[in-house]
Amino acid sequence: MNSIYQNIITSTLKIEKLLAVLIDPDKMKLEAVSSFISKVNQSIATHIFVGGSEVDEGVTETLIVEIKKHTELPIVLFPGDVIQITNKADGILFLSLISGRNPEYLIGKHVEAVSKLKGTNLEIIPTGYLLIENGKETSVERVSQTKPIKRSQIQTILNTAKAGELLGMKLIYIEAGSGASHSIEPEIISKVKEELNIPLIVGGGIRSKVELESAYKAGADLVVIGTAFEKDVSFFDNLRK
Ligand code: 1GP
Repeated sequence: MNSIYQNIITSTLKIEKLLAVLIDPDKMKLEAVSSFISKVNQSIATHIFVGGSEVDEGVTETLIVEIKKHTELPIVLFPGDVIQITNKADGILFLSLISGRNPEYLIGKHVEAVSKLKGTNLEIIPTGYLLIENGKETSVERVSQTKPIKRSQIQTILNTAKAGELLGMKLIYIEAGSGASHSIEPEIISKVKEELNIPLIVGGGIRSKVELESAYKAGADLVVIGTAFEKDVSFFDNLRK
């Protein structure tokens, strides 16, 4: 069976761009899942990511069970906390917030997660996660109590992403933050991509097809979009297969 990661690698080599729809369990109502996922299925989306900054225990699992009734797309946890881990998903981005210096998000939460992960069949994908400043405080910043890297500090961004790769992380995710007022600049995306030999995920503040295509053109292998779909499901109509 092909793994989620292997499929990402294969797509990256073939320069087939990937799109993850991010669903925040705190914001998605169970009764809305069926129609939302039918839009996802008709779109170019290749993955569903599930996670949020603040989600109550059990909510993520119930939501994923519902999503699975309606799609064959891989469901990957993008957890804001250990309590969001559930065996009902297919995989998990095992995130290290390497832009920050809070030990809890570099190793603490990971140690806490091990006993939960041991009982699951989740595909665990070690991911270096970099928060880049976008002009306003994001929930990742508030919850993790870390500062993002400034957009102007390009060398620090590049060195941090490369350090993640050298530490053995399998993906690098550069994040402007959910609902960011502006997405990561194409110049940053292209420089990070040049630096890396592993796939690059880009997310935060992407609200139009033009921005999506610009992120792909700059070198994003997989783009994550949440808020634009949450606010207006008709956005999917621009992204039909
Ligand atoms: C957030 O990168 C994701 O973690 C998606 O951001 O909600 O702004 O699309 P948006």
